Amino acid sequence: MLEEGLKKQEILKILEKKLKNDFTYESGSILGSMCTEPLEFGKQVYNKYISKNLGDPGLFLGTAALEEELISEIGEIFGEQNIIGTFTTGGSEANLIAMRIVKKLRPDIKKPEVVLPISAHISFDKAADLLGIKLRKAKLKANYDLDLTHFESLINKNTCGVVGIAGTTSLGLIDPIEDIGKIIEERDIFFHIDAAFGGFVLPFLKELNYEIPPWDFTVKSVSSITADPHKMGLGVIPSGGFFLRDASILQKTGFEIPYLAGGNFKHFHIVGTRPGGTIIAFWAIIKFLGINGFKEIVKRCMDNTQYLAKRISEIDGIKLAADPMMNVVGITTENGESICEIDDELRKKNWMLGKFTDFNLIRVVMMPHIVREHIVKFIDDLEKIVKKLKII
Ligand code: 0PR
Repeated sequence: MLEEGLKKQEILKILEKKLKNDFTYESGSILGSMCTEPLEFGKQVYNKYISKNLGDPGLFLGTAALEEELISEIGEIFGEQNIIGTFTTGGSEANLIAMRIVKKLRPDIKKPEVVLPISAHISFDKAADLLGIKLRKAKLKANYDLDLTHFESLINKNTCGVVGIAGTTSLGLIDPIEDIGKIIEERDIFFHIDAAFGGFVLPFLKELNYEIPPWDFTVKSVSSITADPHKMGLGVIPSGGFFLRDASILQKTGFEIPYLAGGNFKHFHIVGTRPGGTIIAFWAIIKFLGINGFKEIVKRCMDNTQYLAKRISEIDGIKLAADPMMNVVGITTENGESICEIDDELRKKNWMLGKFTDFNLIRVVMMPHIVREHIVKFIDDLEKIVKKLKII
C-alpha cells in the first residue's frame, strides 16, 4: 500500500489503462454472456442507495418493505401474487437456497436426492456438493428436449426434490414443467424451477403472443422459482432472485439472527451483509419500464435472434442446434465434427461466445446490448471461418 494517497484523476487514469483489456458490451464482442449493461436509470438509482444493507433489515425498514413489494409485483407476472422470496447475488445463490430448503423439508430422508435434467446449471452441482445431496441427472433426447421417461425413472423413495428449467443455460429451452408437475403431484416432493435466465423473458414473450408452455406458479405443483434481475431484467450486477409459493416454509426452514436491530426474523440468505441498492434499483427499473418497456426490449432481442438463426441456417457446414425458444442461439456443425476449432477462430477475432463441449455447440445469448450491425459482422466472420476450415 502507498504511504501517501494519489490524486483522484491519477487513479482514474491508471484504472482506465488497467481495465483496457476488458471486453465491453457496447463493442458487440460479448455474444455469449447472460449479463448486459444495466439500464442507465437503474445505475443512477443504485449509486444513490449503494450503502443500504438488507443484512440488517431492522435498520432499513423502507428498503425491506420495498423488497417485499417488489417480490409480490414479480409474483404477479409469475402467476401468483401472494408469494415470498428474497433477492440474492445471482442464480447460483438462489438455486443453493432452493436446494437447502429441499433437504430441510425432508429430514426423514437420510440420503437426499434431487432429480434434474443433465442440462441444469453447474450451480446445482455446487449446491449438491455443499449440502450432501445426490443429484440424479436425466438425459436429453436427440433434439435436446428432456427425456421425461428417463426423468420419471430416476425418482425414488429418496427423492426430496425435482428441478425443471425454464431457459436452459446452453440453449434457452423450456423443460416440460407441467408434465414434471403431474409426475410429482400428490407426492411430498419439492418442485423448483430454474428460470434464472427465462424469468424476465417468458412473461413478456407471452404478452407478445409467443406460444409459451406453462412454467411458473400457474403450474400447481411448482414450489419455487429462481429468476435473476442481472440477466434479462437489466438489473445491476449482482442481483438474483428466489421466489417461493408457501410462506410457511420460511418459518420451518429459515435461519434466525436474534441480535440484529430488527431481531427475531427469519431469512433464507447464505450471505450476511446484503445489498439493498441492487433491489431498489430493480424496483425502479420495473416501475420505469413497465410491461410495455420489457416487451419492447424482449421483442428486439427476439427479432435479432430470428435474424441470426436464419443467417446461420444459410451457412453450409454449420446449423442451429435447436430452434430458439427464446433469445439464445446454439450453433453446431452439420457433420458432427467438433465445434471447438470454429470457436477458437472466433475468439481470435474477439467474438466471445459460450462453448458447451458436452453438446458440441457454441452459444450466442442475444442480449439487449447486441445490435444488428454486430450480428452482420459476426456472421461475416463466421462464414469465412467455416469456409477456411472446410467444415462441410
Ligand atoms: N441458472 C441458469 C439457468 C443459468 O444459466 C445461470 C447462469 C445460473 C443459474 C447461475 O446464475 P449466476 O451466474 O447469476 O449465479 N448462466 C450463465 C452461464 O453460466 C451465467 C453467465 C453470465 C455466464 C455471464 C457468462 C457470462 O458472461 O452461462
